[in-house]
Amino acid sequence: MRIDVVSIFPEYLAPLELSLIGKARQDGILDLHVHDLRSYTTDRHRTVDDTPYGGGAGMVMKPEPWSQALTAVAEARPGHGGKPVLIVPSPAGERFTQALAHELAVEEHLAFACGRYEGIDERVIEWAGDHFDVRPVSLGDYVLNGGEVAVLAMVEAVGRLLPGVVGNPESLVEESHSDGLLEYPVYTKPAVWRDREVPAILLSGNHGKIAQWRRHEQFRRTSERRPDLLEVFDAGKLPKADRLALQELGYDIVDGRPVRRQGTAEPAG
Ligand code: JB8
Repeated sequence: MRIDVVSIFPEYLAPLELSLIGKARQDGILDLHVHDLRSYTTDRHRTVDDTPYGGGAGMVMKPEPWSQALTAVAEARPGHGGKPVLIVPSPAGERFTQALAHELAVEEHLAFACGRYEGIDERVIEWAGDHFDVRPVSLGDYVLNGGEVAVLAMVEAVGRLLPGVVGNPESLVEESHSDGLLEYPVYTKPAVWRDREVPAILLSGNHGKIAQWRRHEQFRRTSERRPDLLEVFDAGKLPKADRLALQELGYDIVDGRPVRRQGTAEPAG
């Protein structure tokens, strides 16, 4: 996969040299290019921003440096596939999810446009559609100072899904969000640490019981921390043990969805 990132702070992307993603680059799985937007300016002061039409606070990124940079990126596309995907981090974008990470992981070419200030002139986003499949994307409902930190998160989430990046592919299937539930708690040695014991079931050697306990913990945690996930969880054809776990946590299954039983509040953590 080729990834191009355009930013006025290319040094912000330095962490992509490290760890799994850095290794993927060394191994030739990921061909990552970071571009300085200012190198596509033509004026003496390398200007990338200007005042907003209509007034208001802050500055807006000028269109021409972006069109020059993105044209160069589009022309660098590998192979003869379709349009590359252009991700534009924005608080006004669709949410970045594990499902979107999986969608992006099968693309041949991704590009990321990191805005700063109040964002990029909207005409760039429209025009870029001639060359890219454009996706404004938000990490979550909070505001960053620019797109760079969001790109670090998205490149890591996508990069680790590429074949050969994560050593054991099993660690990809059994993790948080892959089945719509939060992950169960994990423990390692020592068995007693500062008077706190590892749950006895995990030392029992009974792998059926352990699997059942872990599943129950997934439901308990999801109910407590992310009830929004349980509301959309497909409980239509769950095994008996899973239905029982949900029952114990105060849920009935109605039309294939867990629904909190009348008069049951969220149990305290
Ligand atoms: C200027 O919070 B964010 C985000 C914030 C931004 C820009 C891009 C993304 C550009 N502020 O996802």
